Amino acid sequence: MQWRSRPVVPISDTHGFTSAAHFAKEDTDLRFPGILRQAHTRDRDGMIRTDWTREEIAELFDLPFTELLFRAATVHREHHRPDEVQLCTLLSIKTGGCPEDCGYCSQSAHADSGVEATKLMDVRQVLQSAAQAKDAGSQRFCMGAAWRNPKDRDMPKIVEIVKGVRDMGMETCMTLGMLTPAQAEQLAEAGLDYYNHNVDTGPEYYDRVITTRKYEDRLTTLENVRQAGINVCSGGIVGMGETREDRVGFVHTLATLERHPESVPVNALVPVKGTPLGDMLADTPMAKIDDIEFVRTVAAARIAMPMSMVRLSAGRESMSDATQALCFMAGANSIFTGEKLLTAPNAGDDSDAALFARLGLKAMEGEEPLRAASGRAVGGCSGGCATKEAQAELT
Ligand code: SAM
Ligand code: DTB
Ligand code: SF4
Repeated sequence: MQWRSRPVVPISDTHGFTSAAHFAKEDTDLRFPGILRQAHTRDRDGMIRTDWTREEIAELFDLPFTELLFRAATVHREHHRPDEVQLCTLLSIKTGGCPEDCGYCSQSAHADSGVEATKLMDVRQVLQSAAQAKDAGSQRFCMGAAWRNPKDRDMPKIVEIVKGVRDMGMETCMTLGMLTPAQAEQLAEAGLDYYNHNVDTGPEYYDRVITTRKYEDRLTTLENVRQAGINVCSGGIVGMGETREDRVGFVHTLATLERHPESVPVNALVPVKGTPLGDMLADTPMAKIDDIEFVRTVAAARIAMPMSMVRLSAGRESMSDATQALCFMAGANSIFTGEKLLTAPNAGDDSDAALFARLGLKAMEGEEPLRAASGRAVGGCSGGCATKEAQAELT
């Protein structure tokens, strides 16, 4: 076949990187009819779309892998520096003994994982850990508690922790379970930057994983967090025995929220012995998620939520460098660093430093696109939220 030989002149995008989005569109359409159409990530007014249909998300998943990766990488560099990855550190501030029955979780009281229940940590201890994370180059400090929901009597200590970590100049993220509107308000007043609350999977698969709460309960808390003006972090887990259709549903739920979450963690199930899902995986190794399918999920999330930070979260420890590289190529731009997640081992600082050197990646220092638009920088305005106008200004 004869290639058309018109020269394609790349234009630099705002970050100074060559963006394939600027290549002559008709060239690519003519060469690969039906395949190389641009990903339609904006609506008629040029705003980031939140009206994705499930069919459209399914079509993304169904694309030839290299095509999906190309589109995701193109969308990625329109909004983010492709050579920068955000570093976050996790700390479990209250471990184990959780009344919920999440089938993946080592901290559920229903599991037989050997994780011991602890009380909420002292404020001073938490601040010491945050200081260490900051010294290690971490930008954000994420704190998790094995609660169904925080009790009102816990809130003063939580507020003190948020204020303390924020005063150290780090971004704060908490994940404490379900929140009432009043609790979300308290956290917002304390200056909490992010609240993590995962939808975990698609709506149809949810009750196969968790029976002690409903999908709608998760969405209600996300709404309470949004209303309070806190940035939303919400994602899920891939590799729990769900189908492709469930993964489509998972991405669809997040991509059709009235505003996309500012952060979208994509976890690969860490199989823990003594949990229903960990044991299932031990019995049926075939159920383990295929690496390429994991990367497809990352890519679909990146395309459907172009401005969000997509975090390659749990499960990196057992992923090859090549799979992680594909995830970064597909638009993942945030990771958890350090030796430990909440209870499970993590890749560790040394291996991450080696990975970054190998891939030519560097730690992100600037602001995230959606967050910059919201004006909720550390020490900045605490009442703003990303308006359509602010989003438009950025893009
Ligand atoms: N209890 C709170 C809640 O569930 O919202 C916060 C802590 S919970 C451990 C935070 C998230 O970690 C879960 O929503 C889940 O997505 C993820 N997670 C927990 N165990 C995991 C595992 N074994 N593998 C991958 N992700 C896991
Ligand atoms: C998220 O999506 N992943 C993190 C964070 N949010 C809180 C938690 C991963 C937990 C992995 C299993 C463990 O450490 O017990
Ligand atoms: Fe509890 Fe959260 Fe674990 Fe579920 S994921 S059992 S709510 S700690």
